[in-house]
Amino acid sequence: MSQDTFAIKSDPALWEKLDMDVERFSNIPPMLTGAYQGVFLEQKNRPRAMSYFDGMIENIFSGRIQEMAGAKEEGRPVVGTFCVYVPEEIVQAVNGVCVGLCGGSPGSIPDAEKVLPRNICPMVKSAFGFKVGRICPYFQVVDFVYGETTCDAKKKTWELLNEYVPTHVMEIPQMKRERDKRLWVDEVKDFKTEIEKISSKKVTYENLQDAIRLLNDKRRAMQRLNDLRHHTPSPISGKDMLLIQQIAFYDAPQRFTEKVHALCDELEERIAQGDAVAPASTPRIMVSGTPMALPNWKLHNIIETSGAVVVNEESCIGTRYYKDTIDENAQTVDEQLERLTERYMQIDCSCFTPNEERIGQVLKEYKASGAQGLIDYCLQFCHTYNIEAVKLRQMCEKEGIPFLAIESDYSQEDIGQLQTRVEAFIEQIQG
Ligand code: BJ8
Repeated sequence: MSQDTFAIKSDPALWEKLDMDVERFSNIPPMLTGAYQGVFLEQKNRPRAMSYFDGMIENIFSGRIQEMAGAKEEGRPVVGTFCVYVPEEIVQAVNGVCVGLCGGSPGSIPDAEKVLPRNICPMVKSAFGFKVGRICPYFQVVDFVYGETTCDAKKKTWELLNEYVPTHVMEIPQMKRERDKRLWVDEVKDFKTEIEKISSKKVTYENLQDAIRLLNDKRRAMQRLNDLRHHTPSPISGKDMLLIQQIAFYDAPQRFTEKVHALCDELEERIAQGDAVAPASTPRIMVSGTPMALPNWKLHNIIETSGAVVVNEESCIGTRYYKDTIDENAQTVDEQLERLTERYMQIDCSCFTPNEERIGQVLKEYKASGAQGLIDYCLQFCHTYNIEAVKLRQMCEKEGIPFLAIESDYSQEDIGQLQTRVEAFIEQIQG
């Protein structure tokens, strides 16, 4: 897609219907258009199949919202979530729509800070501010949201969010012992009951099996794509990969899967022809840590405009979302829920203690990606990821892996300082 023709579309009539602050929101599409052009469309030699994902961004505030509003009119539930622990297969089983609502923009933070304390995670503030300011069509289109008890910032914010939109909360255990797993199975069962009640539809063996297959297929497509991007030289940029992983949280699963496979087919051709986005000598960096919600492209943009390429994201907007699939061989609904729970318990969020498996997983992904250095990204005030970075550093020291820990928020203020640190890190890798 060319820089001149790309434009994020507006739909004020639809926004009005969704009770948005239309006047204020009207400034967002042109602003985001400019940012997107600068970050994505200036890249050289992007895969042709990226045009679909560019189109998803053009339609982010119009076409995709119309689809969700259409689903609602058909009586299908539209559910907002904030965490990859909320099992979307169950929403899908009743033909509902699941959308990730984590906030990645600084624009809504002043709205949040009218209510919330300032010194909490920017992702929580950004999401909350979108609802308070009525400046996110996704927040406006959902019937209800499902929060969870992962970190303190989130679980306390849900109590306040409930004053603006019906907010259900799922208890996530903090450990992974047998008794914690039993609690989690019960929570998943309660979630199913709640979704059935809200949608007036039953979760059956058949519709749950279809949903599990559909989302397993989506996760397998993402695994295929991530394996291909690990090739040296990289056939796709880290920024484009991050974008696709962000779009995974609001696109329709089947269509998304097809488009990811189409991109993979093209990447296979590029690899065969030696066609890459950067020479093989380009320093390769893996990023781990907290999720980067749309439109948080800050760190990837800094890394890739400093002459390196990002080759893996160990993150919930990254491999943590798709590295595991659900066993499809269950014979009853109860067994399906058990298998589903087992899959979800493999997510290694730092909210769990102990969480040794994450350290091993980061090392595994590091080796598979052909990275030459690890940057751990932590959103400000995220204590669990921040503290877990100590263990990552220890592991990197032991393995001889260059390591850099970064703590940041959504402001532009630290960009110069981050740029300097990232450039020094790249020099270190180059020796
Ligand atoms: S499974 S990473 S999506 S909780 S960055 S809001 S933890 S203070 S996002 Fe997450 Fe689920 Fe874990 Fe993944 Fe709190 Fe930390 Fe902010 Fe966070």
